[in-house]
Amino acid sequence: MEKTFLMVKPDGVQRNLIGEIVGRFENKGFQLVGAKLMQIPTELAEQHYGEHKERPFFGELVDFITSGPVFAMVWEGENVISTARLMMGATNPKDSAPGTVRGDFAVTVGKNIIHGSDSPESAEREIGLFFNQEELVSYSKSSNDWIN
Ligand code: DAT
Ligand code: MG
Repeated sequence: MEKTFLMVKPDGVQRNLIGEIVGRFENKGFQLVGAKLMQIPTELAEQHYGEHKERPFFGELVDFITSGPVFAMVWEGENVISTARLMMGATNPKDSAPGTVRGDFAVTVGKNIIHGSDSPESAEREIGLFFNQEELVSYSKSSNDWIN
């Protein structure tokens, strides 16, 4: 089954949105297979956002993502990578549709509440950066029969 890496950023944690965000993905029908509250070390933040190293906002991005605890998660489900991106909304909240996480809770691109992998390759890379294999749980729920 497809897996993706999602993370409630420091602004989402401070604004008490962990439960709201977890609830949206649970209600959708996806399954949580790993989660932890953590403080991201600078080196991990730089690796995670490596593709943006040359961008002018890279320093601010690393400072922001390490500014407080984040809630890192792995979710599983059919097409979970692309569907989670839709549920997050556009990167810049000024363009995020209402009903999406960013559209409902964020105003500015620098504080946009949630991260989600953008492709199967990034999902695999990001899950590997944040989680050990033993931290991911494989289990089945009877409700899955009513979803898939
Ligand atoms: P996403 O988080 O939607 O995958 P991204 O990978 O292009 O977006 O950028 C990573 C994060 O960097 C994004 O969530 C917020 C920040 N960011 C992106 N573009 C920015 C910009 N023009 N100015 C400031 N921060 C930006
Ligand atoms: Mg991205």
